Amino acid sequence: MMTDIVRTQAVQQLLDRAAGISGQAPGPRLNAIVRDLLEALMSVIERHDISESEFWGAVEFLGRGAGELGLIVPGLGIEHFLDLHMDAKDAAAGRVGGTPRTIEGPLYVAGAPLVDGDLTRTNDVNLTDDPDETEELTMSGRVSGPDGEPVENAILHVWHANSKGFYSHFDPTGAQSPFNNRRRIRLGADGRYAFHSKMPQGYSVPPGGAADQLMTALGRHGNRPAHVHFFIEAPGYRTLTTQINFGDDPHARDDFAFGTREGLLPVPDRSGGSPAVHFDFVLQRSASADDEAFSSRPRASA
Ligand code: MBD
Ligand code: FE
Repeated sequence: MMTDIVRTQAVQQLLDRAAGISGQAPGPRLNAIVRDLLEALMSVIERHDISESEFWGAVEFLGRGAGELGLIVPGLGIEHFLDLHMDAKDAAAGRVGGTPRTIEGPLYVAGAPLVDGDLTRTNDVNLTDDPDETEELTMSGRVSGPDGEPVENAILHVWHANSKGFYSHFDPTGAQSPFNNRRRIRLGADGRYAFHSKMPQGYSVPPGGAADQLMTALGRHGNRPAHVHFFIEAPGYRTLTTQINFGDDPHARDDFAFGTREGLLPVPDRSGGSPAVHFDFVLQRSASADDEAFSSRPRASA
């Protein structure tokens, strides 16, 4: 049964009033966004003839799953879409080149130990505090700018899962120390970095949780390939949010969170026995103070 009531004057007036459009709206941007969201939702209800039972089932699901929205958003490709949107705006403005951005995900924790990683003074940094019976991962490279110049005084934020696919501060087994596999590494004038840690395993959404239920209902899975997350910030450069996913992982091209991108899928070199990744980062120059800041996404801290 197809009706078309969203376009009627009665529903259009309802939308204006519900979004606070007709009054003296203090924030016209918010009013306009809420109106468009409501209209899109109403159109979906009409197009798919969604029943009262189905609708309230969805409301109940979202309420129950609120604690996993940080997983549901990337799982539905919305976090990746935010990257595509920023990429498109950058391309239109001629801001191209450098290491691709990719999603942050929900598992960063602010306040990780800030360690000296200037390789003219010190050795490679260790990320792993807890015992973990698996291979050592080493990773190294340099951070440079658009003309190949070394980026001076960068801070490389790095975080990854352990060999069970669990992140410290979010480990359901409670087994990890705070900031295990998390560091902020202060680099020197040459932009070189090097760290070692324990090889992570890919993340999977918590079994039986809202994200898992949604993926199952869609005929999908909730697995990510093994990966390592980064923020890189440096004076004069645009803060980069990115990650590398291991190119030889079975999920390298089947990531439930759509965080894998070409150029960010290195295959570890195992010729020395344990996996080693060489990866160079290229930052864009900042055009404003905003570029050097982090987004104001709410983040855990410890
Ligand atoms: C992760 O570890 C992650 O990186 C993303 C994007 C989503 C869920 C878990
Ligand atoms: Fe992750």
